[in-house]
Amino acid sequence: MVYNKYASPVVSVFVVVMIFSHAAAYDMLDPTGNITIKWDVMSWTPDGYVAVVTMTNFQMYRHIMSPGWTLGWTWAKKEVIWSMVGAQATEQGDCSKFKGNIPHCCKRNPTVVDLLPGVPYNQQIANCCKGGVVASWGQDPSAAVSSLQLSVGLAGTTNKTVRLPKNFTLLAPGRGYTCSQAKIVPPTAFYSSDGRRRTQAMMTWNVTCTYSQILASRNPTCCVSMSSFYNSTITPCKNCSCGCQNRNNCVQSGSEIRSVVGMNTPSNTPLLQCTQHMCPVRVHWHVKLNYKDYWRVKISITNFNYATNYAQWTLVVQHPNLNNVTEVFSFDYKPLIPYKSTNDTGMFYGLKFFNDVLMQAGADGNAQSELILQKDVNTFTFKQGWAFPRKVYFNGDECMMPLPEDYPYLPNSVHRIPISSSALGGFLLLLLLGFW
Ligand SMILES: *[C@@H]1O[C@H](CO)[C@@H](O)[C@H](O)[C@H]1NC(C)=O
Ligand SMILES: *[C@@H]1O[C@H](CO)[C@@H](O)[C@H](O)[C@H]1NC(C)=O
Ligand SMILES: *[C@@H]1O[C@H](CO)[C@@H](O)[C@H](O)[C@H]1NC(C)=O
Ligand SMILES: *[C@@H]1O[C@H](CO)[C@@H](O)[C@H](O)[C@H]1NC(C)=O
Ligand SMILES: *[C@@H]1O[C@H](CO)[C@@H](O)[C@H](O)[C@H]1NC(C)=O
Ligand SMILES: *[C@@H]1O[C@H](CO)[C@@H](O)[C@H](O)[C@H]1NC(C)=O
Ligand SMILES: *[C@@H]1O[C@H](CO)[C@@H](O)[C@H](O)[C@H]1NC(C)=O
Ligand SMILES: CC(=O)N[C@H]1CO[C@H](CO)[C@@H](O)[C@@H]1O
Repeated sequence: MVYNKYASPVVSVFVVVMIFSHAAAYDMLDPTGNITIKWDVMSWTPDGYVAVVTMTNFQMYRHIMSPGWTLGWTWAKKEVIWSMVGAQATEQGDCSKFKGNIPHCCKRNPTVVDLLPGVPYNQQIANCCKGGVVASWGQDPSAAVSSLQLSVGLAGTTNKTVRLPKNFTLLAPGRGYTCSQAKIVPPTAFYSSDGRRRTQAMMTWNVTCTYSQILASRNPTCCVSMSSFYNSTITPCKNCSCGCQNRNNCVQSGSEIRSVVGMNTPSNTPLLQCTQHMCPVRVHWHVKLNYKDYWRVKISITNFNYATNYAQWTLVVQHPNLNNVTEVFSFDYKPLIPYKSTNDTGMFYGLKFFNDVLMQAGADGNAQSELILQKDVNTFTFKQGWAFPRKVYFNGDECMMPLPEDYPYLPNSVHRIPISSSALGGFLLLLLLGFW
């Protein structure tokens, strides 16, 4: 017995090491999540081709927020971009050898960004011009697509002579993606709006980009705090959950900053309210009520960033009782089922035109929901921190949790030390089961 008690944590530590070593390419809660970039060569031209490039965000809960994506690649030979619709190259490069008709971009490694909404119609194509903002697949598949069209010159003019671009890069605010090599796939079929006429791309190649935690910022960007009806302790976010390097530039709450910063300008540099945790976002989980067959949780998300409105935000929660969500108020909810055997993870997101934008820090900088869960008599308990989430992600980034021994705990329950170590052990066991 004594031996078992110690053997399990050793195995668990090993598992955790395994998980972190896989972290770069693998998201346990969204194992197939990726962004696919598809090039459809629509027609050949005298010196190249016209292609429609479509970026589809298949990630369940990770969107691309303002100021949007940046796509780059390296041409295989001396290709140029004659023109582009629905996007633009950030630099033209050296086009000095062209006279008269000057290409849009002559760089060997072009960098392309989306156009803003409201550009003239002749510069638009379907799914373009959203300022590079792309929704997550789980939230809105119809808005999870971004397209552009480009006319390429000095390129091959048949499917035998064309060369695929190399070294694709995809950047999104605050994060990096790692992209595969382009791979020739069966040409895309297109259907007319009445579905009767079928046309086909001349040639299609795909590139798959996966979220890379290593490229993304090293510090967490959100933290979790907790409270319960059965204990008056409020467990705050851990100090410096998101790193404290911004502490000298933070803004005291209530100070008059409206005159200092341009409001509503999305920015990569957060302007944070001074807090102990120094996170731009805090998620609070309150165990609110206990009914006979049900229990009730209140979730509050608070924005401490004066520089950003989080549009199309997502919140992912892992908790064993999410398989029996009965009702969710004020948020949309969708279960995520990465593994057939478990149904303990779900995503929450705002209701359109109501709270789908988490406003900048201040009086309106929060969004709240309550949920009712049905108890499973075999597993339900308020002991050992069971009522609190195992993992929380905001906008696809994992939030820093309090230490298990700091969770509000049920008065007069078992002794303190076993509580925390078994809660931690159970958490690790959960990881173990989830991973294999
Ligand atoms: C990308 O995501 C789609 C949709 O989830 C999936 O079908 C496809 O297999 C994924 N591709 C890769 C290379 O993971
Ligand atoms: C190239 O085009 C020809 C004729 O359209 C077609 O038969 C062939 O399968 C294509 N090859 C590739 C690799 O797409
Ligand atoms: C692509 O990237 C690899 C590794 O960074 C580099 O070795 C290679 O030269 C690059 N290819 C082109 C065409 O830039
Ligand atoms: C290429 O990407 C598209 C999404 O744009 C996807 O539907 C298709 O299945 C992909 N093809 C392959 C072979 O992965
Ligand atoms: C967190 O910071 C507060 C205020 O500076 C301090 O009172 C508290 O002891 C700190 N907690 C920890 C665990 O360091
Ligand atoms: C997962 O749980 C949700 C409720 O949260 C339920 O609607 C759904 O049917 C469950 N799916 C499976 C496969 O058990
Ligand atoms: C409430 O939880 C805190 C933190 O875990 C604990 O220190 C405290 O003893 C609990 N209160 C009661 C009345 O048990
Ligand atoms: C009490 C209750 O409704 N339990 C159900 C929770 O959900 C699982 C499936 O996800 C059911 O098998 C349980 O009966």
